[in-house]
Amino acid sequence: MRILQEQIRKKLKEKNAVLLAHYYQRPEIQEIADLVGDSLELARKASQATQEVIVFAGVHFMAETSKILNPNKKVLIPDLDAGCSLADSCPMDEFLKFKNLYPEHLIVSYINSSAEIKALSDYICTSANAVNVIKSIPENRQIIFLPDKNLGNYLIRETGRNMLLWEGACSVHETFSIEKLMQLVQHYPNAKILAHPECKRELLLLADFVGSTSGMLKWIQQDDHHTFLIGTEAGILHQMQLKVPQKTLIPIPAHEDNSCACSECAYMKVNTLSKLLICLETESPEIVLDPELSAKALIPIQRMLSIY
Ligand code: CIZ
Ligand code: SF4
Repeated sequence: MRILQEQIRKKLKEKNAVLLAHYYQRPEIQEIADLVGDSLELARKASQATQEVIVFAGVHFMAETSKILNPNKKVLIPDLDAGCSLADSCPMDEFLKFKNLYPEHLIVSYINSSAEIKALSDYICTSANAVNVIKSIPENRQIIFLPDKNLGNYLIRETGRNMLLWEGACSVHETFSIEKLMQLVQHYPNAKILAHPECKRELLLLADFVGSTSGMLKWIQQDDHHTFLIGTEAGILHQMQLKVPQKTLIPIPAHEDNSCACSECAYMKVNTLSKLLICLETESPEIVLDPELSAKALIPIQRMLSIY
């Protein structure tokens, strides 16, 4: 593993490339990245990248966002199969039919959406800035929020705005088991519960902290409890444990009918060190976008970046 990591670092230098990795990536990828972050942090970094090549260890919509933000760079992703169940839950043709029913509504899309959906949106948001993005929209404007209904409902509760929601969801965040969580709580009665707003309401109601991955990372450092039960993709535990090595962090398990009954995103985990090295050597797969579509999708992303 170490040899592969060294080969990748060497290739990154040779190719004048920057490696961006999401918190949900395998630990061995996070260890060699130039930046590990959430969608918002990675989007900002991608927009400022000065290297010729951006290698994005994350899922497709994230690499696509980097290309939109920095179209003159070559953007590579280790495996094109790194999709997203949430982005897939909002197909373009069905969304267009829905949108046409409400022509006066503003469209706020979660960053977990395709470039085509982004191009039709007025604002993009991530879980780290969604509340601020919604609050920045004048009260007299009606809003459609997509694609995540759980995050959408959370935002309605937090902002008091009455939004129309698309019925999408993330297959990882929706399947945490309340029953297994309760067993953990019995075992660790002093543990604090953290949950991502993509989780179902029943879990959010039990949580001591609801927020984005970057928000969770801050929270566990500031809170003086010792044990935390984590309701998001388990890859985040790597960065958490580096920040609080003395604390106990336990991922909340998924219920049995989830394919692996674990809290891992299969899409995030298709990226491996070997694929990363091959991708750098062959400079493929590359993210290629129609320039007109890319320019349209950039507008709502820039609007988000200017708000927060
Ligand atoms: O579930 C995801 O894909 C998340 C939470 C991404 C991110 O960094 O906001
Ligand atoms: Fe998509 Fe869910 Fe995986 Fe995030 S965790 S990339 S929302 S499938």
